[in-house]
Amino acid sequence: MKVCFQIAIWILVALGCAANISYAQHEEHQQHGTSHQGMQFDSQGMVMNSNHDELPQNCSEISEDVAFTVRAGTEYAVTEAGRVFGFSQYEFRVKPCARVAVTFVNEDQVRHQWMLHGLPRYLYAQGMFHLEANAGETVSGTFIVPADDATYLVHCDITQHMEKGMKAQFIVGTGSAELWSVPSITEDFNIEKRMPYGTYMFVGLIAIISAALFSHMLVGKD
Ligand SMILES: [Cu+2]
Repeated sequence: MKVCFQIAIWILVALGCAANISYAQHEEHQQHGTSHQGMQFDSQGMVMNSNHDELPQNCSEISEDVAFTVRAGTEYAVTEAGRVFGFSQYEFRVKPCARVAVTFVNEDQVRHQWMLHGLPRYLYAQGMFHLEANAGETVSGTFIVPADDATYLVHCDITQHMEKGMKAQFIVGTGSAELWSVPSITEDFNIEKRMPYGTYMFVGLIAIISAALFSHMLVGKD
């Protein structure tokens, strides 16, 4: 009986450790809500929060004008398990306070999006700049990035399209982080890069020793 109780405590501790290791990356992936502010619809698709003139609060002027043409479709999927869709470009780099013009060309027979998250909400509703192109259509829009060094998530938010390959990172200045699982750019789940080597082994050892002491205290004595 005593042994059973000890085993149960050990299993609980192990489960607790496993739960701590799981990571949530999408702090920048905000709820999309229902606001229609700054949206333009037409037969090509949709442009949300295009901004050509209004400077972010920490910019005194536009540092550079950059133009990207991004193509989307199955044609651009990287050759690895699970990838079906793709973008022609998975990483974008601009200077702080750059004005960015994006032309989004959808070569597929289904709708796709080029959705960037994490912009200041006083300027971009829900912190997003969002292009959506219907099958075979092209849409374009412009936005101005703040002065901060930052890495923004870009993806297609249609169900399963990001998981199937439509994920990119948009880096302003030196960036603030590296996103995981950006096709052809970053590792699938690179949490070990965020901590010094051996961190998990150390934490695991401490947990095992604590569990042993705890269970001994509880049921180890006659
Ligand atoms: Cu898509």
